[in-house]
Amino acid sequence: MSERDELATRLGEAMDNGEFEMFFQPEYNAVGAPIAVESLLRWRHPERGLVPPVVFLAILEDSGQILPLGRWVLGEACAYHFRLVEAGWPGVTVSVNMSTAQFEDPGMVDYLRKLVGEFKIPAGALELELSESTVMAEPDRSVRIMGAVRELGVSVAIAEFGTGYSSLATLHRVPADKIKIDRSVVRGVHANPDGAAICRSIVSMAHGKGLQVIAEGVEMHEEHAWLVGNGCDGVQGYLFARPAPFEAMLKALGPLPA
Ligand code: G
Ligand code: MN
Repeated sequence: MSERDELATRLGEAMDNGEFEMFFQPEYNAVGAPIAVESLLRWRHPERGLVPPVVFLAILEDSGQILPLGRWVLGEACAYHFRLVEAGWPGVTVSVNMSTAQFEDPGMVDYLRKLVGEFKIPAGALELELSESTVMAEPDRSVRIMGAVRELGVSVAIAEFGTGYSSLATLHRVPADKIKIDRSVVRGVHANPDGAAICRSIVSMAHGKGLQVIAEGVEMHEEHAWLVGNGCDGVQGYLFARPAPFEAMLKALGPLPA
């Protein structure tokens, strides 16, 4: 068997064995208060240890296993919303990364509706994170699905923004709540006129539409200062917190608000 076939077989068992778990990375507003935690899938392989999604996501997508796993992830996000409320952070949104296959799954919105009802998820407590390329793959369909998702009170963020070639005209009619600027644009933005111009135009376009702007992958104080100074509403990145298990992530949220 090839390495890939072997992984595909193991991934099937991994779900049944409960080897998947969620890590979390916070997003903070311009004054440093946490506003959201992005949930990130990790596979804890008994021998290999933690396996990052880049290694297994493509395999799961090819085999269709991404759909059941994606549903499990959505359920986990709902459960973790309650753990955040218990921990004293009811206003912190839990965001979930959604792959293209999952987003296009005709049963996805119904499944989400069921979860939102069962878990009584308040409006704005849950957020789907779609990549720019997922949204732009079939814009008409995306507009429809995103509208249905938002009707459930679930927010929508467009992530990895600024890398693909989105038509600005299409973006204009896509219903979303938040834009996350890709870390390739954010890297060195304070010292890079091209990146700075891209960031400024994303901020101006997003704010014109009433969307929040979050910068992903912030690693340097200089980047942070530039981003906040140029209108970004929030930041995320290793400078503030790395992805971590729930309990460790709670510490990175800081003291509870008074
Ligand atoms: O594509 P998406 O943004 O969902 O990817 C999230 C991944 O990005 C996480 O698994 C995390 O390891 C990585 N990441 C998060 N913050 C940073 C950062 O500041 N720098 C870099 N290089 N990677 C980051
Ligand atoms: Mn993401």
